[in-house]
Amino acid sequence: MLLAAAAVLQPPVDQRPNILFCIADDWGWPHASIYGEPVVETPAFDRVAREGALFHHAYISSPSCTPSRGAILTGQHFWRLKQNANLWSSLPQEFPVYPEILENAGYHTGHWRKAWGPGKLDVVDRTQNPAGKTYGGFDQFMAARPDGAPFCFWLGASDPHRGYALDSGEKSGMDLSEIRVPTTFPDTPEVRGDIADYFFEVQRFDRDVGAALEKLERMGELENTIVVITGDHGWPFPRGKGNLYDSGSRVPLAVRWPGKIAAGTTRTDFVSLTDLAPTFLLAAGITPRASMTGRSLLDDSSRHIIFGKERHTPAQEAPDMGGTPMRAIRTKEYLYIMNFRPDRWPAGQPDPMKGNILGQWYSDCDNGPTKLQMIANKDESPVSRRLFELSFAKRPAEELYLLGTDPEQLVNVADVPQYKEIKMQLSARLVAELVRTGDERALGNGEAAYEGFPYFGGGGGMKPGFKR
Ligand SMILES: [Ca+2]
Repeated sequence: MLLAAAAVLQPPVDQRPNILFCIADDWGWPHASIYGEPVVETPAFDRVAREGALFHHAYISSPSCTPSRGAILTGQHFWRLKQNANLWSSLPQEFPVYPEILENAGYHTGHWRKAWGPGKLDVVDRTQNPAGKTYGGFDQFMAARPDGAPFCFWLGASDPHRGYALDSGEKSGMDLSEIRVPTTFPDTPEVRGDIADYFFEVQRFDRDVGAALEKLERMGELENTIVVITGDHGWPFPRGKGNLYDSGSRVPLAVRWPGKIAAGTTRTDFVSLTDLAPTFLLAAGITPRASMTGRSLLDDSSRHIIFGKERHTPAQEAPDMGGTPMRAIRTKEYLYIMNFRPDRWPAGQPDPMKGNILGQWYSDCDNGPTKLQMIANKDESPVSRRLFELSFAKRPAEELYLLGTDPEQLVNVADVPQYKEIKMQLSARLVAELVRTGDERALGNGEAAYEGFPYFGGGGGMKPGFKR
């Protein structure tokens, strides 16, 4: 009894780790120098990876801002989150988010710049962003921290989301001749310049992360802080963002966690960004909610990953204006994609006059020089036509790619008899996992469950993020 009383009178110093979560907007794998990407320089990301773990197979839940961020915050796949399965939606209160759970457990929580979103929270009676109270920066957040409290900070950014300042990459000194152009794009000066402008913003995000790391180091807090750096999905280029190919769904991930992750760790197993919420809760001594489909990041046993997409923009013809629902399973050897609506256009319908509220062609793909050039030149040659179709044409109900010989996922072998058996195995595995985790699309209720919700992104011919 005496010991218990003493413990109450003199609580131990709070040893729970701080959490610094840094998330870029539209930053895809492998666009960091430590992955071997030439031209772009990411010293902060590289440092965290060197002093902790570099992940080679990290995947989002959905390659679209709002559902990806909702999945990170709740630790659940987006198909469990009702309207939050869509871009420009809302996140109902029934879904607990890790920053609120940590705040209730005594953590000082907050965010800077882009957090959950885009969308509307007042329609679900949320008064604060699910990532925590809004601050003007990491300095302001730390100045408001109560003495002795561990913190949980969301360092957001709108980099490298479009639009870009034209030629900002080249003007900053990048050598365009060193840029690696994916084989899905024409290799032209405009495309190289577009990639350099994207890298320019990646580097700006990395500098913001570097400043936060230096501050923690100066304060003597870096060693008691879990630092995570990643992106919400792939880059805003054709066949990137909004797609289930690696170019849309695979993201950079580095984690620095002294005492738990050894410096120089290389992780080649599959992890989902839904794993972050349960990992953070466990680090704080809190049991993850049963609703969370993610698992601890310290578990390195996963040999596959699943992810998917509902509505990004309402880019189809009126009146349905729905999305292009898809689900995928990715292993080291295969990528298998199920397209539930092969009748719809995966990058948006081609004719802006057919009534979609954005009034643009192919509006499910962000506008920019690469997209514009690929569309303008689509009939110039068989090669330009092929590239155009890989990004903008309709897709069959099933896609299967052999990653050993086709890492860019260009040749669909779903109809090749030789691969029928493996395709059926992957399909069965995917559907079983989707059904187990309550995916209404896999259960046959997708339209009713996800498509009836409003799109809060407006119209008037402007797509969110299009500034050029
Ligand atoms: Ca994004």
